[in-house]
Amino acid sequence: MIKCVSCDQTYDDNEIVYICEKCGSVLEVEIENNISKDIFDGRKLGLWKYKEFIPVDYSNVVSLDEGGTPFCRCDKLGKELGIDLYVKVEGSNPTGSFKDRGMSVGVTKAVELGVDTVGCASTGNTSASLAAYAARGGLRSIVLLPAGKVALGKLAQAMFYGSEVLSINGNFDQALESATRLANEKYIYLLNSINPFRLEGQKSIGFEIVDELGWKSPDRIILPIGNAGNISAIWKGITEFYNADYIDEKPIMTGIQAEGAAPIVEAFKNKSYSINPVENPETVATAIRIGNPVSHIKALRAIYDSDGYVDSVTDEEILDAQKLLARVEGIGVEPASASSIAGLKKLVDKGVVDKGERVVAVVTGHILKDPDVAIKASAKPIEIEPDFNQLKAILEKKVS
Ligand code: AN7
Repeated sequence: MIKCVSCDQTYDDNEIVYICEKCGSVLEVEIENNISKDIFDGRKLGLWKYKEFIPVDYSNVVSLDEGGTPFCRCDKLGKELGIDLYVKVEGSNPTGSFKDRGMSVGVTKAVELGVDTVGCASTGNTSASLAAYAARGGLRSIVLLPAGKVALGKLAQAMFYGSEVLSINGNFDQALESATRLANEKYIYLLNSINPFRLEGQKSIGFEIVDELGWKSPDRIILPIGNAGNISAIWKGITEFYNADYIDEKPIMTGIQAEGAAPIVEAFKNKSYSINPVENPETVATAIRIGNPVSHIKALRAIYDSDGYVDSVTDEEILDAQKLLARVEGIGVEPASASSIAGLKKLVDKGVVDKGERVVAVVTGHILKDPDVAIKASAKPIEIEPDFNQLKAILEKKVS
């Protein structure tokens, strides 16, 4: 059953509906389950390990074996911050971001509904993922991208997997408005995170985290917020496992926005559920260059219900954290993902994160998504002739 988060209006799972027809709020899929968690024993880690909690027909699944991503304990960085740190590396998904979890469920649902064309607006990763899963599911796909603001790796993916790519002279929020109109007029089945089935896939990040910790909740989960779908999804997953008695506690949900695109931070300061959209969002982290996050109500609910926190970080803090994670722990992420780590540092300094906390930082996309930023932030390669003496001279200079 699909349910409105604000007025409790319900819809059948097979109705194509994105916002509540009664009150205009966002929707979510309600899951009821009282199976024992023993059913998961011996199954491989990944989204479909938890198929009893995923409300689509598994016999028609469109999957690229998403999820089951690395869960890296980071002792060096953890020690520096005075916490027990784990990093959930979502860049290791099939197209290099967490969106694959949502897209596997979303495209499976699209096939189930019998639609022939799927589409989305995207800052990049959603389009890359949609393109791949639409190909896998045999559907036509249309993606709307903000012109000049999509990182190169993501653009290459969307084009190469065979989506019809439309470059809009505007920002993401404007592209999403157009995509939503196309969906309302039935040109496309919309697979942005306003589609509640997307979040049903992404909630598996929460499932995996507590499963990997031996059916225990961490003290805190921290992650970037853009359109605000993922924090809502992870909280939904955690809450479902809590309600099923698989875990005894829930984590403090902590979201991080980029300073130039931080309407949820402002709402949080006002203890409000409503946001003032940012007209011209700007940040080096193009993935979260979003001024009017559609799932803000769900995200703020996750934050308030978990005694959580939201803060913003500057572009400089993001780029520093991206480098830190790569150079101290060997984990390469795109700028948006590094905002988790930048935010964590900031909140440790502020005393919001306590010493000794067990924290899971979700890093959402792979470093190769945005090669331009990585190259710009690095020293240039040293050019030399294929001459061994020259080579030795350079190494001796470096080493001494
Ligand atoms: C790497 O691809 O919105 O808060 O269109 O690509 O769930 O939106 C991407 C978002 C974080 C924010 N990290 O997640 C898109 C898009 C990365 C991302 C986010 C995105 P949400």
